[in-house]
Amino acid sequence: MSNRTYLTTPIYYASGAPHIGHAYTTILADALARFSRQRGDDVLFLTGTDEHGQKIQEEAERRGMQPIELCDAMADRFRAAWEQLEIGFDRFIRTTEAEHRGVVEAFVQRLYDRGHIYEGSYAGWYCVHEERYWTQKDLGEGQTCPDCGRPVQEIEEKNWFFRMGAFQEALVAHIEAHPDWIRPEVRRNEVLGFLQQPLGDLSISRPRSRLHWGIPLPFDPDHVTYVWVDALINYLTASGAIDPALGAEAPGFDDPSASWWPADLHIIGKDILTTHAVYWPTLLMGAGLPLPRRILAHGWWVVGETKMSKSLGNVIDPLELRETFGTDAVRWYLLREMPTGSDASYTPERFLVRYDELAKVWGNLAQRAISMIVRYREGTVPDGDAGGLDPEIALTLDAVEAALAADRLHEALAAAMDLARTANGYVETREPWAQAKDPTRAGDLDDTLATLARLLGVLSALFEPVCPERSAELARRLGLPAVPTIEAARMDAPTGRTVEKGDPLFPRVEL
Ligand code: ME8
Repeated sequence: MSNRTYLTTPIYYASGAPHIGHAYTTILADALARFSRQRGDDVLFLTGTDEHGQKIQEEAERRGMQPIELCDAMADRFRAAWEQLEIGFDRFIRTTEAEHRGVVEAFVQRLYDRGHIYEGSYAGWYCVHEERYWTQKDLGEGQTCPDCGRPVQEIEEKNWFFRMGAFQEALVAHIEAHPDWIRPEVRRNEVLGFLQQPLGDLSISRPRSRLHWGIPLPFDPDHVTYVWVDALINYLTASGAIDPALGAEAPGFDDPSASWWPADLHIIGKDILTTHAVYWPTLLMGAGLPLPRRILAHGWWVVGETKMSKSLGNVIDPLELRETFGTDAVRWYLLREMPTGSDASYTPERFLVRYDELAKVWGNLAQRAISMIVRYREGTVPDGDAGGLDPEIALTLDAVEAALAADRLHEALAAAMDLARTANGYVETREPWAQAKDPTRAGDLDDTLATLARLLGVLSALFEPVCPERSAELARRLGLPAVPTIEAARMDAPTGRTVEKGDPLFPRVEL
C-alpha cells in the first residue's frame, strides 16, 4: 500500500493578483509534492482561493462588480498562473463552493452542539484589511492597525465566540510533545511565547448587516462566519473527510488508507502563523478532530530592502519573469535563493546569478555530454561502465534526503547542483577529447560517456521537482521515456540508448 501525503498551501485572497510571494509558497509545495510522488506516495496537493469577507466585498464594490464576479475572475487568474508555472495541484478549492459551505456549516454547528460557542458582544477597534479586532493598546500611531498600518474603525457589535482559551493547555502540551510540529524552530518558539499569555476567546462571526459576503451561521443566520474560520476549514473540506450531508465524518474517516485527514503538512508564510498554529488546532480540538501532522512557516520575500506592495509599485510578477527566463528558472530562483524558513530579498542581479548557475553548470554539462556522445559514438550511448560517478551520486542522494527531512529544500537543491558541478569536473579530468584521439583508450571513452549518460538521468530526476519542464526535456534527449525515479536513474543501464542534441537547456538571455 502506498503512503498517503496531503500537502496544502494557504488559500490566497481573491482580492489581489498572484506575485512572487504567493508563487514561492505554491512552488515550494509543488516541489515537495513532486518529491513525494517520486517516492511513490499517493499525493493530494491542495491550493485555492479565499473568497469571503469584507476585503473581497469592498474590493468588488470598488471595481463595481458583484463579489462572486470578482472571485470567479481571480480564481481563474490564480489557476492560470499556477498552470503556467507548472504547478501540479490536485485540487483547487474555492471557499464559495457549495461543498465547502456545507462543511463550514457542519463544523460550526458541531462546535455549537459541543458547547464551545457562546454569544457575547464586542466593543473595540476593527481592521478591515486584516479582518481582525484590536484593543486600544494594540493600535499604532494615529489609530492604525499594528499589522498593516491602515486606519481602524471603532465598532461595537454582537458576536459569537469560540472558547479558544479552554484549549490553551492542550495546545501547549501538543506543541511540547511534538518538537517538529511547527518548523522552523524560531516559529515554534514564537508560538510558544505567544501562548505564555492567557489565550482569549475567538470571535467567529460578523453581523450580516455589516458584512453580507460570507457563510451564514446555521444557528444564527443574521451572522456570517468569520472569514478566517471559514478559510481554515478549507483544508478539511478538500480532504473529503467531512460529509456535509451527514454533517459528520465521512465513511472511512478513521482508515488511513482511505482518508486524507489529517493533513501531513500545511505550508504557510510566517505572516499567518497564529491562525494556523493557534486558531486552527484549537478549533479542531473543539470539534474533536485530529490535528494536522506538521506546519512549515516560511520566510518573507522583500524587494531589495523594501516590503513588496502595490502602493509602492514594486510588486514582482512571476509571470513576467517567466516570459524572459522560462518557468523552470523562476522556480529554481525562488526555491534555491530563499533558505527555507528565512527571509530573502529579490534583486534582478541575484536572479541572473541563479539563472547562470542553471545555464552554466547543469545546462552546460548536459550540452557537452550529449554532444560528445553524438560526436564520438554517433549518438548511441556506448557499452561502457556507467558507474564512474556512483559514489558521488550516493553521497548526493544522502545529502538531498537529509535536507528534505529537515525541510531545508534549498540545501537539497544545492546538493543537486553540486553533483552537476562534480560531473563537469569529471569531464575535465577524464578529458574525453583526448581519449577520443587515442584508439587504445576507446574503452575509457566508453566508460566516460556511459557514466555521463547515467549521471544526466540522475540529474533529470533530482531536478524534476523544481525544474519539471527542462528535466522532462533532458530525459527526452537522453532517450528515456520519461523522467525516471531517482532509484531507477541511479541503477540505469544507459547502453544502446539514442541521445539527441538540442538547443541549450537554458539559452543565453538577451535583456
Ligand atoms: O493570508 N513573501 O491570503 P494572502 C513570502 N487568505 N510569502 C508571501 C509574501 C511575501 N512577500 N506575500 C504573500 C491569506 N505570501 C489568507 C490565507 S489560509 C486558510 C488563508 C504568501 O493572499 C505566504 O504564503 O494574503 C502568505 O502566508 C500568503 O501568501 C498570504 O496570502
